[in-house]
Amino acid sequence: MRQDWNKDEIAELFDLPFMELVFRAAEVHRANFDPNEVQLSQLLSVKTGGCAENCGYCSQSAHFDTGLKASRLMTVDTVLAEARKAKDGGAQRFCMGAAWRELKDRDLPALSAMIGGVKAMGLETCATLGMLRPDQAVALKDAGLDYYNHNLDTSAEYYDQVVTTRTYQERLDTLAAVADAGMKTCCGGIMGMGESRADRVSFLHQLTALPSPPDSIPINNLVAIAGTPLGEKAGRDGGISGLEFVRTIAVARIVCPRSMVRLSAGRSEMSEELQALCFLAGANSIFVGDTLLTTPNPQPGTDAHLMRELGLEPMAMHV
Ligand code: SAM
Ligand code: DTB
Ligand code: SF4
Repeated sequence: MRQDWNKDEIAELFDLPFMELVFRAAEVHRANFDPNEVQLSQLLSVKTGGCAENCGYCSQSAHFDTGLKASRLMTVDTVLAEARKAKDGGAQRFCMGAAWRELKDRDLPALSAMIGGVKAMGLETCATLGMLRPDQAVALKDAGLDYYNHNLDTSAEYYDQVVTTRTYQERLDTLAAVADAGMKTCCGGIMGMGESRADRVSFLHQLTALPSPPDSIPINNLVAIAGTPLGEKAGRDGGISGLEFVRTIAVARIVCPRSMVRLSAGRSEMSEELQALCFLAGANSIFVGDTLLTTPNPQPGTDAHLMRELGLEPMAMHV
């Protein structure tokens, strides 16, 4: 597997005629996965809102007035009850998100109990809790955490337009701590924040240039949140086209052939046909359930229809 992609080569992939690009991505997808299988992941916001960071797209930042009500960390029992519902609803994977700048040691016991309990249900576990120190990453791994999600979100060049309260390097440091602890890394980004194609090239290049490519790559389409700088900007500029989003998925699939590529936020605004193109281009996971962290996601019946129409099957567990 290649890890030495340079930016020009990645830009050339983006520039391919659309049919050629999607065909190549589909070939890579088939060589590494069953193209008719999609992993179903469910999210739960275990601690919502009031976040100290100023990520310009986020409903949960305390820096912007988005009308979101902040809440405290959920109890372990509440989280486990939600995980049980997710499993009964058909999810194979459960991801717990907290609106924190970084994990605090005082919250580790509760998080460990949540992770252990979810894992014991036979679900793949993932968490996204902000920055981690190496010893915290080890503690989460020991608790049963399979994946840790920490997104680079965009290119190093565009990053300052997105967030200023933590550096790109700090994100890379957390990713290194996760990998060093022996957990799988989940690292992706958001498209349609006003970045250029060159930024999307640079962002995907950065993923390939990590010490090892992310095991999981969530590709989000910006959900425009009123009151956030990037949400307001996207409202004016219109974000990126569906076809450019598909191109981004296809290039991610080609440059990271064995990674899970997750068609993440933004599906509520996508047609079945656009989502089908994303799957053809190599996406092999979606978030299910009627809410992501704080924003709406397609209803279970809508996704069941999509899966049936496309003949897609839930992916067997593979951790
Ligand atoms: N607070 C933690 C952190 O950011 O490290 C974890 C939770 S955070 C909400 C997880 C990811 O969700 C972000 O990195 C971002 O990529 C994605 N996300 C958040 N708000 C979004 C939005 N409005 N549209 C698309 N993706 C979004
Ligand atoms: C990721 O990249 N996308 C998911 C998951 N990682 C945690 C979250 C999407 C959140 C969308 C906005 C919201 O619902 O608040
Ligand atoms: Fe906080 Fe995460 Fe939202 Fe950034 S993306 S403001 S770190 S919850």
